[in-house]
Amino acid sequence: MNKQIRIFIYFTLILTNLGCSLELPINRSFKQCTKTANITSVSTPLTPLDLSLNIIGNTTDIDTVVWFITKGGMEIFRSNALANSPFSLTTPTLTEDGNFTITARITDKCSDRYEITTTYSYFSPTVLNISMVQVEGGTFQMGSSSGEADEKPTHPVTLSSFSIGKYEITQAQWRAVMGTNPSGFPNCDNCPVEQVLWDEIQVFISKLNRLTGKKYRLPTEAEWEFAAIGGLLSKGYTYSGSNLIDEVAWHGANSGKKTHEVGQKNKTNELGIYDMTGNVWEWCSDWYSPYPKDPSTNPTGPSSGTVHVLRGGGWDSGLPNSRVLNREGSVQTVLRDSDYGFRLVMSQN
Ligand SMILES: [Ca+2]
Ligand SMILES: [Ca+2]
Repeated sequence: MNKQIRIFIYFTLILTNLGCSLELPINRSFKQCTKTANITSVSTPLTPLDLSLNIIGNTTDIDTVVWFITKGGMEIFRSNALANSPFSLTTPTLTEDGNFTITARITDKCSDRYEITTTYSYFSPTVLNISMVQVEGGTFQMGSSSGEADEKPTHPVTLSSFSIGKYEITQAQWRAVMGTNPSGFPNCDNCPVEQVLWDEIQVFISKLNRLTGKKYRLPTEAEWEFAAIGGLLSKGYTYSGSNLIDEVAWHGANSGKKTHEVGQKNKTNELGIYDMTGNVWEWCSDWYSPYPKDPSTNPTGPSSGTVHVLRGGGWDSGLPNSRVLNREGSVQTVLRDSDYGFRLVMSQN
């Protein structure tokens, strides 16, 4: 036993005998601060105003927060230091399109400083002014008598008038609605969005319709085929708008194995529509199934199935798959393919 301990015990015994107690300072507590990990959005950001709904998830130990918004590394907004929970980002005025980084610079009650960030895309509603082409309704022979088995038999279909997108839906349009870009060939605002699943397109459409007050939807397979062959103006071309595929389409032999900006071919089809052959395959609303032989009006396909219809061929397709009457079906829950995209239609009523 060393000298200090002996002295400590000696004085403790004296103090105890005098009715005093002595405690070592072992019960002092230290403040523990837990770092907050993420920024949460209460709703999906759709407009600049929704930035005000960005909050820090766990606000337990926060003392102050300063919010920053940057674009391309340049600071465009900074809040005052906020000292009250929930430390929401106050509404900044954003008037330009683009991809933004939102940063919360946090000081916690232990005086530690750290930052958490999230990203945000905003595109003004003008990007959602989707160019549409009117397709006058009528009766046509759907399918082919000489193509693959699933293109037979030809059968009469009567369609009401509708409008259809002049272009495939672009990455900028998808991002303006969804805040994300799933494309395999990204960083090209005017290229078609791809790697989109059929179910995700339904979410896109419902949000788009809420934003625009319109009633967009995917085309039925019959509407897609009627528009692609040129509607009542059809000249019966092998590809949408020409028998010479290079005039109208990005396909496996001329695409450079990638998507291209929509509407870049000099020639449209008979109705003025771009890229119905090639660039990206286009999802239709129907379940894929054999054609009926009986005449029908505004057919929507069977009520259930396992795969949805894709039409038109894409940037990687050979000539047989690029034919305007060719059909494919794909398991949308499995495949996330960089040559699957879509365009929209609207009923005319
Ligand atoms: Ca296409
Ligand atoms: Ca086929």
